[in-house]
Amino acid sequence: KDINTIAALYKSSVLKPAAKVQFQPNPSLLDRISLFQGDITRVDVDAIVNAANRSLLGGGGVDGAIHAAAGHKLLEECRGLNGCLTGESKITRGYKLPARHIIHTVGPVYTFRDKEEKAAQLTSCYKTSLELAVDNAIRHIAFPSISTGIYSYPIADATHIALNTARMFLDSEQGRKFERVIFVVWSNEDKHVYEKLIPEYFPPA
Ligand code: AR6
Repeated sequence: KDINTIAALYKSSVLKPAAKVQFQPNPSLLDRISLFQGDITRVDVDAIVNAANRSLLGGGGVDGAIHAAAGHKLLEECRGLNGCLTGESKITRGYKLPARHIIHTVGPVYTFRDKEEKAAQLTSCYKTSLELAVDNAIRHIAFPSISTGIYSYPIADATHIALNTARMFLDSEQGRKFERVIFVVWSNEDKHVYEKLIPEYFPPA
């Protein structure tokens, strides 16, 4: 799926975030999402997600931290992947990380122009990461706040997309086997945004 396909899917509303859906309380889902503030490279889960760039050859931000912590063998494996399109995801081993796998996803660089396309691409990052996780028998996954650092996506908009996509996935047939989605935030400000929005998508009973 290239960017145009993702944009087309968005227009046909396959990927469109269901903005004003009122999600029903589902107590069992509350045990399957969590918020953690800290360094994602220290999180011991089946897979952590990397906010990568299209080269998949490392960079700054969380990408730099993951490559530094995983060691040079990660870069060797990434060299064989031939990059990744925006909105897509690819998997590697975790090497020196506590996490067994790393799912590298490429978020959009935010611009006010093409807002809808950016939203579709960010939705696709979460969706393809979760699908790839299921394909690899991964049962828990930790996400950083994709695109909201160097790529400048506004944190509240990005968090709506992250939570909406996770809720839809956990409600779906393939998501049923999934144990836990962990959202990892770095700053206090981002933590407050997640704390405010989580009850909209995962309402308490
Ligand atoms: N653990 C958890 N979250 C972190 C960590 C960490 N160790 N370090 C940073 N964050 P960013 P992007 C947060 O910029 O916007 C790279 O150069 C950070 O505070 O890492 O998708 C890539 O190679 C922010 O909330 O990713 C790309 O070129 C979030 O992670 C580009 O940056 C994402 O910020 C991708 O930019």
